Amino acid sequence: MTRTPFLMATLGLLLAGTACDGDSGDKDGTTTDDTNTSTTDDTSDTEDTEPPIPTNETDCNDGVDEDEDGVTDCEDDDCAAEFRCTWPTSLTHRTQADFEGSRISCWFGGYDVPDCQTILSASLTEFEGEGDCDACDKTFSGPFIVDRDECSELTGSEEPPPTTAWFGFRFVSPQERVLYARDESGVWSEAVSMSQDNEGRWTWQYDETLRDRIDECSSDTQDLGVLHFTISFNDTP
Ligand SMILES: [Ca+2]
Ligand SMILES: [Ca+2]
Repeated sequence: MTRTPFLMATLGLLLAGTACDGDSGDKDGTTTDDTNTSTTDDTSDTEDTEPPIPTNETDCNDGVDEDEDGVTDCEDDDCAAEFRCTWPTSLTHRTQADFEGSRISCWFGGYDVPDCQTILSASLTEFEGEGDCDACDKTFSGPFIVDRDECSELTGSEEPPPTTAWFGFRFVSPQERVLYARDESGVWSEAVSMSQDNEGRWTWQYDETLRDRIDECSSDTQDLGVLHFTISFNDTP
């Protein structure tokens, strides 16, 4: 009869490198012969001196530990203010569908379509590899957990709820993320722009009116009711 659409989405990773800027020192061979001021060691012949080691991470997206403090890029506290370093590495997700049934009119009178609720949740971790979202900064996936599924029973849907959640995000700014959805055949599309609510959740809501033909009532399709979807994400600390 009717189908309960479930958004499947992901997140990939690819924002172009936003580098902390830094000067990496210059190497110049000087002709002056003067003292070696190194306090740590003294080498015998250092005509070509190595550039000095920077005092902090100078590029937060190059896989190099510039300041050699043992932590690289976003792992280094020097990069804490870098936008890309605030992107989550894992998320929790919840899809809630609240169906409000309508009154169906039939030749014999009519009846109320019952309300129902379906809730899916998922713990999502970052995914990189075949099938991730090319247009996204990050792709996330994880198994869907069906917390409640009244609606597929009500609607007689022959489609089981999806077993794997896929979501993609493009991180536009600290205040905006674009959600990408993946369909059953693995094709990604931009879904919606999300913003954060007062509780820190990234949320998107939309309504969808379900229509179908009730054989015993009429040959025309009828309004069965409205599905209110709430799709939300929380960054995992
Ligand atoms: Ca680096
Ligand atoms: Ca470092």
